Amino acid sequence: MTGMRDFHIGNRSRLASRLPRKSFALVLSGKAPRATADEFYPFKPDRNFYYLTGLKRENFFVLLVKDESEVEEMLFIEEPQPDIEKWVGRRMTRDEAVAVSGIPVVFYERELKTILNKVIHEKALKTAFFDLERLTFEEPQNQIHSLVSEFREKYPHIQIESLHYPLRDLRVKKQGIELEQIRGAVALTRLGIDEILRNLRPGLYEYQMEALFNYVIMNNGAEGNAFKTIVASGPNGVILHYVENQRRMKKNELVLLDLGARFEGYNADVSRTFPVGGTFTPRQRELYELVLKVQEEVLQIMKKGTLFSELNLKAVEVFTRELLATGLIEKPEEVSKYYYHGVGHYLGLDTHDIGARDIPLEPGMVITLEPGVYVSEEAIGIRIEDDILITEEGPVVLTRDIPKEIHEIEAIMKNQ
Ligand SMILES: [Mn+2]
Repeated sequence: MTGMRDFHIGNRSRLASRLPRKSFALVLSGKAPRATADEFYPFKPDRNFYYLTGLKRENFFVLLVKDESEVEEMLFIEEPQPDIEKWVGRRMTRDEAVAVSGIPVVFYERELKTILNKVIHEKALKTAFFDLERLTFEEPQNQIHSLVSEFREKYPHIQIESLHYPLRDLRVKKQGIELEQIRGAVALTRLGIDEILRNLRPGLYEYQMEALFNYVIMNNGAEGNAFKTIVASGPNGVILHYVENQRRMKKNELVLLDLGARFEGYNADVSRTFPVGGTFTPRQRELYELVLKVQEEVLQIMKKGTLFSELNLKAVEVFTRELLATGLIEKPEEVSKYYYHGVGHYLGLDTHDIGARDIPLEPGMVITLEPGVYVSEEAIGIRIEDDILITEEGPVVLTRDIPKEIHEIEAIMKNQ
């Protein structure tokens, strides 16, 4: 698709314009780690690599070299290996890699170090950019960390910088083609949730809801799940990332669903909380309306100029006010007993997409809005999550067609 190729070409040129003179940036597609014996974890391409190239193959590299202002782009791919290809399928050819990425210069991966050394010397490069993002201090070295350790030893005169910051600043603002894919992921997610609503009833197991969702999204062309589906009924609803989905659901309980489809690389992330038996009890209704109220009030400030961090502050403020009013808490500081996660995150190629959290909202950002209340002593967990696009005209709820109001949910479940 040329639209996609132009998108990736544009991403490289925007990234290159942020690099200083006499620098290079190297990005890896990654390698699947071994799970056990000769079995590997499924390969997931590094999202930055995909953003820059459109390629989803293992063990590829993209190199951008910036001299004064001119930029050279080089791609490194795996060599054809007929004996391996009988098992795992054909490797991508140079021509195919060029067609997808728009990068005209392609080498084999084994040539990377020689060529890198050559351009460093020929152009007297001063700065190297690698994606050095770490989730935690303790996280083990990954492929890029090891490569950078070796690089630092061999080229001590070259300054190393993290490519994570320029990339997150680019990726946080979605372009038109990305919004189309996110809307596609949302549409698939809606089909899956509709199917759950039509089938939900007491006596079924949580995993049956997961199976229905997965079947419907895959049957309609999803690439897969954005993340492992959460179907958390009754007491499980208070565990934020409950993924076992083994429990038999009972009447008068709520079931919390947190799920999403992935489409053309982009994710949806939606939570809905439904009454297993088709009607909310008065208590469930009270708490559900409370969460909806928090969602509505935070949505009001999801516009250009609001700081990302203000969204959380607003959610805590409204939860505190409302939980005090219902009598569930007596002092404001008790709010964290019932609401204990952030109210949203960026959404895109990654479900928890990269982007700075201390910046004002801008048109093009897609952010989840997911307040939740978790009352373990009553076995009630409620989370309602929508995907919001920030525009010049204000927030657009991309997931607005997925049933959320109590009367809608009860009406659909009554007719099943
Ligand atoms: Mn989420």
